[in-house]
Amino acid sequence: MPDSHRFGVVTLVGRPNVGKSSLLNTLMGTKVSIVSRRPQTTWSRIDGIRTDTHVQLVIADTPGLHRPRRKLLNRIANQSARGSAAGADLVCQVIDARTWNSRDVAVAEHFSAQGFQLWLVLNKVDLLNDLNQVLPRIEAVRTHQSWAQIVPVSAKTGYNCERLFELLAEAAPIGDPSYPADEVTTASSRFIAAEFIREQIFRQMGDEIPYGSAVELTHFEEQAGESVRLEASIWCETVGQKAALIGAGGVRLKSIGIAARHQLERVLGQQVHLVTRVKVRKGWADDRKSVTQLGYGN
Ligand SMILES: Nc1nc2c(ncn2[C@@H]2O[C@H](COP(=O)(O)OP(=O)(O)O)[C@@H](O)[C@H]2O)c(=O)[nH]1
Ligand SMILES: [Mg+2]
Repeated sequence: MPDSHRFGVVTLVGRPNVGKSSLLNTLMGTKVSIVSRRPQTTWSRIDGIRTDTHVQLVIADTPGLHRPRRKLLNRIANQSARGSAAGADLVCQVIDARTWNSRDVAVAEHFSAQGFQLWLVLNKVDLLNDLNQVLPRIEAVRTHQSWAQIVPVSAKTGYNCERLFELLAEAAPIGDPSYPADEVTTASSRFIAAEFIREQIFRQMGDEIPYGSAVELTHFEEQAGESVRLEASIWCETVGQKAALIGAGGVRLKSIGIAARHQLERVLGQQVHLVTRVKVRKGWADDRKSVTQLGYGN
């Protein structure tokens, strides 16, 4: 390794829906974290690893703080969000460039009180009327904290994301890489597979279903000839939810399976055979054993 090689751990924090998971995927150049227009899609920390010639960065995506009144699962997500920066060299707080509200304040205060070097990333600048509005937006949030760095980006269009990566790379401590160069995430393929199915439930189902359902990967088998066979159970809380997830003639479940399979094939670089079934597991989100079995919490 050259003397000047850098290795750093960066944590993305911020309230739900500001685009943390999208930003991680854009910085990685590949999808590792799931995204939907609904808040509280991300339930646990997921790390992306990007290796360039002189730098390796581990970038952690975290759940935004979930609303506290909800279930054990939400409390676990909150623990994960609050404690997520442990071991980070720096913390990037992601906000929607158009707003700064009390929930952003709470995030900034939580992480600055822990003594982290805090960067501010103004995401979604594509939603400003034009880029001339970026500077006034930066001026408006500059004094809210002593930010070590303020960077405007769009995770959606990719605007300035490479610049953000360069700045993060320059700020990373000198150090050898910790992971093989071809590793893109610390998460297991099993976990990613379950998450990709869950993403489709978040995207394709009406309001009640996503938060009541979870995905358990029951079988994961690499087969000779470069394909993977997966079996997954989608858990839900009621018989009514089960019927909705399956859909008339099974169309909904089929559509969820097809979309998830396409995403997975891209990430795993292999053909995927996916079998899904739906099970009613009432109260799973409040049951520690179930939540742990799904891979959330410890
Ligand atoms: N227009 C626009 N939408 C974005 C951008 N980044 C994320 N989004 C959208 O914002 C929503 C929430 O994104 P997500 O990454 O799941 O946010 P998270 O909850 O902070 O992880 C999704 O619908 C994304 O497609 C962006 O830069 N521009
Ligand atoms: Mg997310």
